[in-house]
Amino acid sequence: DGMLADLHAKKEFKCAACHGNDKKITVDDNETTVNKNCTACHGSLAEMATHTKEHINPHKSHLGEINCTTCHHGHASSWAYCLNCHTYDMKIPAGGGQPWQKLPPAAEKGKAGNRQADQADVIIIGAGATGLTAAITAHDAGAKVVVLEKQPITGGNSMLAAGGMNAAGTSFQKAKGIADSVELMYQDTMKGGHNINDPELAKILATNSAASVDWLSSIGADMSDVGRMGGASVARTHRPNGGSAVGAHVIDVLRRNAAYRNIDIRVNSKVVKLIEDKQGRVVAVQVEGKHSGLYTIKAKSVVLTTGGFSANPEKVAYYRPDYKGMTTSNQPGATGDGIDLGVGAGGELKDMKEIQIHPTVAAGSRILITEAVRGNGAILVNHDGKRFVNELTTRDKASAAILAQNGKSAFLVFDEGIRKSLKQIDGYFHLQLVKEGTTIQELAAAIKVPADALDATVAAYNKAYDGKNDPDFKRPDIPRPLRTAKYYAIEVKPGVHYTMGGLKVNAAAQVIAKNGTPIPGFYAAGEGTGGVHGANRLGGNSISQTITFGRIAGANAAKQAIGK
Ligand code: MEZ
Repeated sequence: DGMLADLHAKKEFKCAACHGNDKKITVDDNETTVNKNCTACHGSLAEMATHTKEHINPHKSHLGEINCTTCHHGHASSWAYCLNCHTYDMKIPAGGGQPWQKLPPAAEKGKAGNRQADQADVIIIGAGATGLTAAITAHDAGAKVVVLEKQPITGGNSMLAAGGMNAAGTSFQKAKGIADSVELMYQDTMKGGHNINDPELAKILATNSAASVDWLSSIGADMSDVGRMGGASVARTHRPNGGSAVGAHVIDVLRRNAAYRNIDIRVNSKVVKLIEDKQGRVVAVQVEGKHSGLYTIKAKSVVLTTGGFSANPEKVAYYRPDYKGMTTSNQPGATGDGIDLGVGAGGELKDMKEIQIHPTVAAGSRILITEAVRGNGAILVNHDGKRFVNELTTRDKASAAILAQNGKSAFLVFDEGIRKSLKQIDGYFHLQLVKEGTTIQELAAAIKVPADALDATVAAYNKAYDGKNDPDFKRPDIPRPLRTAKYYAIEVKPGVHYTMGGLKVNAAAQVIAKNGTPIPGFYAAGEGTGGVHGANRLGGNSISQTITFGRIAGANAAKQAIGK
C-alpha cells in the first residue's frame, strides 16, 4: 500500500503503463521499459527539473542523467538516492516514513531469477570512470563487452571527483607556460606516496598521463583549466574550463560514448562470484540481478574496476582502527566487495592499511570541499583564527595537522576572487555550507574566532603573496591574495577519502596471484588495485589513474579475448 504502483493503479493505469505491453511482464535490471515509460508521461529529468519545487532540486544533480527508478520504486518505498550522502528534508511521492530520515531502500518484491546464461568477450565489473574507459577501449578494439554495475546508477566514485586530473606535458599546460615533465610527475607521485609505490606503476601513470588527457579530449571532454594541488611541484591538475568538478563531466562524456557505441551496461547487477576453470583461469562471473536473479555470464577475460572501500566503515576500521567512526567523502557503493571477489579468485592484496583521509570534508557532512579551493588560494585557520600548516602539503600531513587543532576541525577561508576562480565553489553555497562577512571581522564573528587574530592572519598571508614568500609555513604557491570582499569560511574535518591498497597487479593490469604469477584471464584497474599511489595518493592522481589504467586493462583484456 502507498507504493508508486498503487498510486498509478488508483489513476486506473494498468501494469502495462509502466512495464510495457509484452504478454508476460518482464523487467530487465536497467528497468529500461519502466524508465522509458516514466519519461514518456512525466518528461525527461531536465523537464522535471523545471517544475520541481524542492529547495534542493533532486532532478538537477551532479549525478547526471540517471534512471527515474533510482529513486522512484514501483513496489517498495521510494527513497531519494541523494540521501545516501546528504541530509535534505526532501519529500518524495510514495516515500516511506519521514522522507529525510535515512531509510535504507526496501527490497522490491517478486524476483524472477530466470535470466538465460550469457556470453561476452570481455566482462567489466564496475561502471566508474575506470570501468567505462576499459569498456570503451575494449569495444573499440572489437570485443563484445558487458559491463556490470551493482548500484542503480553508473559513475561510481569517479562521479564525485572534484579537483581534477593530473597530467604532465599537456598542450593545456604548454599554452599556459607551465613547464612540467613526466619525470617530475613521477618524482612527486613517489614522494607523496612515501616511496612505497610500485615504481613501475607510478611511472606508467606519469608517462601516459598526457595521452590520457588527449584521449579524453578526443572523445569530447574539456580538460583545459589547469590548477595546482598539494604535493605537486607545478600546476598539472586538469579540469573543465572555469573550474567545474571533473568527475561529473568525465562520467557524462564516458556515459555518452558508451551509449553511442551501444555497449551493454547493466545496472542493479551485482557480481557475487568469479568462476574459474580447473587451470585457475577466470572464465565466467555469477551475477545477481535485481530483477533477473542469479545468472552466469561466460567471458574470455574479466576486468575488475570496482573501486575502493572508503564507504565500508567496518573494513576501514579493521585495517585502520584509528579511523573508526570517521565520516567519508565516498559514494555508498564504495564498499570493497570487488576486492573480496578478486581475493576469492586467488588474487594477492597489497597495501591495504594505506587509507587516505582527506583534510577538507565539510564538518558534519559527507561533502568533500575540493583541494582545488586551497590550490586556488584559500587558507586553513584554526579556532584561534591562526594558520597552522602549509595548505599545499600532502593530504596525510594536512589531515594530521587539522586533527591536532582544538575541536579537530579548521576553517577554510577564501574571498570573492577565489570563489570566482572555481565554479564548483557555487555548489557549497547551494548546500549552505558557507559562512560569510563583508569584512574579515564580520567573518570572524560568523565563525566565532577572535577577530584580531583572523585579521592579522589574513594580513600576513597577503604580505606573503606580495613578497612571493611564505616565511611561516613555506607554502610553495600563493596564486591569489585574500583582498576581495566578501570573505567566506567553511568548517572542515578530515574524512576517509581513498583506499590506496587493493589487488596486486602488474604493468599489463593482470591480477597477480599469491604465487607471484598473473591469474589468466583476470585484469583489474583503478582504486581496487594497490601500488600506484603507495602510502598516500596525490590529489588529481586518481582520475588520471582511472583513464590510464582503464585503457591499459581494456586493451589487454580485449587482446586476450579476441587476439587483436
Ligand atoms: O584526487 C582527488 O581526490 C581530489 C582532487 C580531490 C579534491 O580535493 O578535489
